[in-house]
Amino acid sequence: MAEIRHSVCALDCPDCCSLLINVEDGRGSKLRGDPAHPVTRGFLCGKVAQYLEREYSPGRLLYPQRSTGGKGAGRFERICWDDAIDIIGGRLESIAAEFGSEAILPYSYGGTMGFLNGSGMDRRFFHRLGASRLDRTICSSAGVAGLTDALGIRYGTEPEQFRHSRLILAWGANILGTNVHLWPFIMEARRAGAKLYTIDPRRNRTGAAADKHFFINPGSDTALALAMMHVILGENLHDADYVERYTEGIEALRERVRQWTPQRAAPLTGIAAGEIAALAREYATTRPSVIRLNFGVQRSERGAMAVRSIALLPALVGSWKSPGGGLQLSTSQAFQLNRAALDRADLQHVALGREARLVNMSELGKALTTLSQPAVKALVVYNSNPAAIAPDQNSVLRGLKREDLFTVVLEQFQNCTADYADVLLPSTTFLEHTDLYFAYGHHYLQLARPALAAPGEAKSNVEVFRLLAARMGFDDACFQDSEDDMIRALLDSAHPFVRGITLEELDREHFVRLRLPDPFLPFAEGGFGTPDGKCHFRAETLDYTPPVESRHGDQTLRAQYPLELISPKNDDSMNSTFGHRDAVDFETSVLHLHPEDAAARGIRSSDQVRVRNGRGSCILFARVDTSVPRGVASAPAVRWARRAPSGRNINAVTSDRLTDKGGGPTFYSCLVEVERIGD
Ligand SMILES: Nc1nc2c(c(=O)[nH]1)N[C@H]1C(S)=C(S)[C@@H](COP(=O)(O)OP(=O)(O)OC[C@H]3O[C@@H](n4cnc5c(=O)[nH]c(N)nc54)[C@H](O)[C@@H]3O)O[C@H]1N2
Ligand SMILES: Nc1nc2c(c(=O)[nH]1)N[C@H]1C(S)=C(S)[C@@H](COP(=O)(O)OP(=O)(O)OC[C@H]3O[C@@H](n4cnc5c(=O)[nH]c(N)nc54)[C@H](O)[C@@H]3O)O[C@H]1N2
Ligand code: SF4
Ligand SMILES: [Mo]
Repeated sequence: MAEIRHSVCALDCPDCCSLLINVEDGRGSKLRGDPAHPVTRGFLCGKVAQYLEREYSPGRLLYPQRSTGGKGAGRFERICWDDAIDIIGGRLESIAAEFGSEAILPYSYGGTMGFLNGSGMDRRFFHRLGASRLDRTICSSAGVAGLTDALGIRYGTEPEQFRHSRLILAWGANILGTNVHLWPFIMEARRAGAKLYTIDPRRNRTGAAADKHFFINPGSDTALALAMMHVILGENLHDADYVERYTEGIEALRERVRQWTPQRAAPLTGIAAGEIAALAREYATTRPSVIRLNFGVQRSERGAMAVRSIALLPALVGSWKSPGGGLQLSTSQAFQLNRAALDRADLQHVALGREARLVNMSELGKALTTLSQPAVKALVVYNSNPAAIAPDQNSVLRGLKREDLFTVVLEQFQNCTADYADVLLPSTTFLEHTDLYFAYGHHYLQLARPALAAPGEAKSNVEVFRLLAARMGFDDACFQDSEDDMIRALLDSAHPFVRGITLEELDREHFVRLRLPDPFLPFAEGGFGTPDGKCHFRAETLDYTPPVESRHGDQTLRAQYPLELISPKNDDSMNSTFGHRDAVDFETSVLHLHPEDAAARGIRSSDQVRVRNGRGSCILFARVDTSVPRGVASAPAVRWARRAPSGRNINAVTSDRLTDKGGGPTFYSCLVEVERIGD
């Protein structure tokens, strides 16, 4: 008889699903979505429905190993945990003594969204060590900056309310691909007559299922938002009462957008003036209308401005007032837990007497090859695969190849980064350890206990950093904390959204809705994160300039590299996490090209092509179709570089130029040329 256990999907996905797993004789036999969870609603995405393949894959790392030579060669020998911890501790000690502790750099991102294994014992360890701090910008920091500029506080419309919407704009949001649990709510709204429009440089799975798709030039969203404001204000379609009560600066905004006619925005965005005007009218007059903005728009050079300008639209039309209105980029800030007690940033002062230096993860290549005083001498990687996912891959790999760099990797699989490890440690999966989860696409806090035993000698990040702390002789009490102690510390928050939620309640219920009113309408009556609670348009700082790497940007560069490349998420994988799967490797080895761009280069579907620019090149298979307009190429991201020709994936061409605010990467502002290889 199968026993049914609860878990939580830890992948970097807004849905943060509640899972049920059948366990027979200690072995997981089936995974499904928990039907009781109001957003998971009993189903999983395709990639995680098959997660047990990954869990029991022969590729799982089972033992600690050390390199037997050759940076990047991926050759290792088995060692025991005591030796592994001793080697790492010894090297970190000697590097700190010789170069200062800031010569040590942690590198982690979204492998798990769990608090404890994602930002718990690891943070305490590196703070106490006095290591450099990592600025975790690789995904969303430009959007966070833009949304904060617009709203002051990053609350968003909850998914359950989308069923009440009459018009849904999926703006740089591939809902069916990356956020599939929002879809049933959208379908419910559509059955009641709502329309779904998509705004994206490519017609993705969601665009194909929408009532209307707008092809927009990459990085031009601010121009569209400003022109929509022009029409809304010019035709007095704004919600005058809401604007009067809860916003600030409408007159200056009116003045600012006067020049932003749809005619001006049309060539910049690639959307006809009449279409822009019609969209603006429909958006302003259909009530309620909601925007699902995702992080696609902010991976461009002025991504923060793009998010900010879009996020001002709901205040203009007053759509925050009713259920099914507003905007969702992320719901994460509602999880007002006691993060300071978890990550113990205060420990830096014990180590250094000050804050440690901050190193931007989106510039890893630069950090490893040019940083000085001190140079990075040790890199500890966990929950991330920078050799595959970081921009400007050639400089990242040059850095990882340095013989004088000591690299530790905590991983479940021998992926692209693991190949460069000096010491490679086997990690547990989310099915094997305890963790607490927030979500960025709903409002349920969730607890997962181990559902399966760890294979071989795999350990959780929490356990590894606890062992390392002991080896370094850190005797602060927090390094003795159990997982439950850490969760209790997080829950110790006086904020009304989380007050009174206990570990016992989480153990009993598995998922607990934040203590929010139902429906949660964060800005129905102001409540913006500003001193006066109003939404400030601050029109004088609203403006649009095209990205340098775009059709309207640097024309010298464009003459050499005429195609705008985007590398959005692959529908059936998760960044590089499923790169060991052949089907995923295949799906992420293609480049979508418009038939006219392909014909001009003598390229046909299935031809091998080289994508190149001044930073590097990679080899893909052409897929000639009309999912992209002329001038745009799209490569689903990201494949394991170690499986690709020349060991390079699409990040060999992406840039480490940073966004206007937030220090984020500009993956989707990237000019390239494409050529057919061979005959
Ligand atoms: N299946 C799957 N799901 C995932 C992931 C995955 O890899 N695969 N990754 C997870 C992660 S880490 C994240 S951050 C989220 C991201 O989720 P999303 O933000 O939905 O995903 P992206 O593919 O980054 O971007 C969304 C869309 O933006 C479009 N886009 C690109 N440039 C522009 C632009 O300039 N303007 C506009 N309007 N649109 C643009 C892309 O073509 C894409 O269709 O998804 C998570 N979920
Ligand atoms: N070209 C291009 N590049 C991109 C993007 C893009 O759209 N285009 N998207 C960017 C974005 S939005 C993001 S968020 C980043 C994502 O980049 P990453 O956060 O690096 O995501 P993954 O590639 O999925 O790698 C996560 C790794 O963590 C490991 N892992 C999972 N759980 C654990 C654990 O408990 N312990 C340990 N030690 N390891 C664990 C997994 O095995 C996996 O190898 O990529 C960025 N790179
Ligand atoms: S990846 Fe997202 S949709 Fe898939 S199971 Fe995990 S949380 Fe749910
Ligand atoms: Mo991300």
